[in-house]
Amino acid sequence: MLVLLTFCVLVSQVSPASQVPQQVIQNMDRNACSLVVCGPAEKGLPGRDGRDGIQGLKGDKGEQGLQGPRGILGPPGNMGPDGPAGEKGSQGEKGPKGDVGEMGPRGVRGLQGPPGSVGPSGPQGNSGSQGEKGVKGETGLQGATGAQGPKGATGDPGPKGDKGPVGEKGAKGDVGATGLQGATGARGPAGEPGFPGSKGDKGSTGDKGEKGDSGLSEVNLMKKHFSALEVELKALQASFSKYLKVAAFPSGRTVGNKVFLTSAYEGTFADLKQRCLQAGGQLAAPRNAAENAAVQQIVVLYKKSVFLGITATQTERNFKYLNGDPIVYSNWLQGEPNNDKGGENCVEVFENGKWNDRSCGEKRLLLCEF
Ligand code: NPJ
Ligand code: CA
Repeated sequence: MLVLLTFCVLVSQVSPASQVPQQVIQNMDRNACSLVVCGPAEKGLPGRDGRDGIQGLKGDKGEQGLQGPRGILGPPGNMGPDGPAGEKGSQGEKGPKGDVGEMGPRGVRGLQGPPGSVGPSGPQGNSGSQGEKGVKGETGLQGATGAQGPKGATGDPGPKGDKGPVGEKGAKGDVGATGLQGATGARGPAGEPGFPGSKGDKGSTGDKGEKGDSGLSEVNLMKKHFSALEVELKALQASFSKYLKVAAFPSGRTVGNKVFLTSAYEGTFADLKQRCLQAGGQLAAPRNAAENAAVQQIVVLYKKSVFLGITATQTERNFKYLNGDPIVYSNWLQGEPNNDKGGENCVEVFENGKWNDRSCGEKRLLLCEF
């Protein structure tokens, strides 16, 4: 295509486009070879044969013919010199990570580090085995005189008694002939047993016995058991006081070991008293300022007065606990108890914590203590 373009430029320089028929230019575009055949036929025709006449005048010089066909491709020229070096390319993307190399040789052993800190002390060891038996003790002091012993058993038969005394002289016999002396008679039977003899003297003191165990190991064992029990007791106390708080939440209050608890029920004194007993408690009866403050908190929380487990009678105006004991603490509102209009035998607690004697037939908030 570059070759064809060069050719067209050449043609337009040699003969302006206006002198070349449009058809020819079109043919040139299609096939350059057709120009060679058609080109010289248009002008400059040859003269007639000389033999018929004189030679005519030389014709006018014909116009320049069209360019001949393109020659064959010549041999390639010599290689040109090297061009200048191109610009440096941009940096390529980072390549993938290489494989792990082989492990290097083991390093030289380091110096020994400083000794570590002392560890925590170990648990207490087991109880040791019983020690060896002690040495024999010294002889003890002489014991006190013992009580008189019981009567002894009947003794064995005693030895044969001595020969009895010679009998009384008999009546004078006839004078006999003097006989020979007789043989000694057989031994007589044993005599009756004699009475028991008196108690013998106390024997001498015996050797001192061997020394007994000190009993110390048992004491130590008991001590151990006691301290273990103390630990257990402390944990139990902590968990119990926590339980008391839980039991009183949110409708109650704990003061020491006492728990005040309401069920948000309202009733007359007799009704409330019965319900507390049924629950295993009794009507609230604060015995000091701290307990009264706890009762007051419940009254404020529920915005309702409570009846206490404290009463009087119309004839006896000394207020008492329900077990009959006289009260040890009170917090009467000024001017109370006044037995207003008569028949005020019960005690109510207002939101300000103050007490007022009131008719037991009124309905008040239930507050029991456990
Ligand atoms: C009056 C009498 C009492 C009597 C009662 C019987 O009480 O003072 O002696 O037992 O009537 O109906 C106010 C008045 C009292 C009144 C009570 C009745 O007292 O001042 O005169 O109400 O409920 C709080 C609320 C009321 C209150 C005192 C304190 N508080 O919320 O703290
Ligand atoms: Ca009153």
